[in-house]
Amino acid sequence: MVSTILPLLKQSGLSATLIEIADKIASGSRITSEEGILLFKEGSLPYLAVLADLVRKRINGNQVFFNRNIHLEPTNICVNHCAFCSYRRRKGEEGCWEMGIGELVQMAKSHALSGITEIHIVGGVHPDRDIHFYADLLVEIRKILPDVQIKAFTAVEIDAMCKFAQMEIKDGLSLLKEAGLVSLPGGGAEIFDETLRAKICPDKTDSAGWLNIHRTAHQLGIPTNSTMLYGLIEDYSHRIDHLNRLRNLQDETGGFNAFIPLKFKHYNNRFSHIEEQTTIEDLRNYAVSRIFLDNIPHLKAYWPMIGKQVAQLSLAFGVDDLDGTIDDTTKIYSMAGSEEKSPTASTDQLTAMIRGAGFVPVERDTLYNTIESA
Ligand code: V47
Ligand code: SF4
Repeated sequence: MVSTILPLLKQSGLSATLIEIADKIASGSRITSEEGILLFKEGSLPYLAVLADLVRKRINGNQVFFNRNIHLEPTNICVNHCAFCSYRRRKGEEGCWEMGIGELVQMAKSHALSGITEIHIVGGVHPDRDIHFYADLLVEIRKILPDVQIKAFTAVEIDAMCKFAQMEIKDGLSLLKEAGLVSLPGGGAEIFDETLRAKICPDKTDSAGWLNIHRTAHQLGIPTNSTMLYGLIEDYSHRIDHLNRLRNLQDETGGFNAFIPLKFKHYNNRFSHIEEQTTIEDLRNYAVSRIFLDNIPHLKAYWPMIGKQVAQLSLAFGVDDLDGTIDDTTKIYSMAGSEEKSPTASTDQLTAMIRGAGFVPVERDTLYNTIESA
């Protein structure tokens, strides 16, 4: 591969530094933060696509993963005030909701016949709900759907639910694991740079706290996902700093399954004046993430956020996971202005998207075990 690509790059008028970085990536070496920033600043779309594809093929071959899942969003009432959030409401405010355990279990049950293998649960930080409420929720769901895997609660929710119950993170996570939690979603990471974090989500779990909750989960045998909210007020060095902190933790624990870049959507929030990133920037971001995070196995394009067409295109930029069928069960991104107003994808649609981009669809469970090659 190195021998076929490098001569072509050399003829293409690329700078010597970009050729050197390409050489490094092609030979399987890790790039530095400075090189990552340079890729963001100077790497053209086709250059990044070729290199990201090289890394994705090394890790995942031609496979693209998807699953059959639904989301449960127990409440959008939240004690935090993230400036980018279009979803949060105060208690009693128009548009707020809070569902009880019975209602959530009924919702889960109503999707049982469609063969879901995963329930993803994320919501606001409700002031009156501690870890015992959420542990009971998991127990009740598992009573009726014992084979479905539950990926639930961002580190921010875990932090708050443990504090409300005056419980250590380690004990709280152990309790949730006992109740049926198999994995944590990646939300709440936003951007780790402390100065920016103070501007966009001042009262959220801080960066060290987020990383520590994921470290603790990994130590307890609970794998997790990771995310980065991009397209807000950060520059490329903040993005690389964020990726670097994830890469370092992954070197330490190996517990991250996937990285999911989350594109800032600007409808109806306090950052509405900021223009959204272009599709080209989205694709460049996927590619640099794939190249830089050489130790996180999966890169996910979350189609309810970017739309199915861009998600399909992202498969040429290092992405190997399209999330799942969703079945119109999430509001976070439709409330922030995603064009996917009622996000639903059949498995036929997902497999057609994957095949159409030249890859092999693989249905997976939450832990990336293969269910069947579709
Ligand atoms: O933490 C909120 C983000 C996250 C906006 O692990 C926004 O498989 C962009 O955790 N524009 C929650 N992003 C979502 C989440 C998630 C989603 C998909 C897959 C997985 C996974 C996890 O949503 C929040 C925040 O970063 N968010 N508002 C917005 N306006
Ligand atoms: Fe609350 Fe999450 Fe919205 Fe922040 S992003 S205000 S934590 S619901």
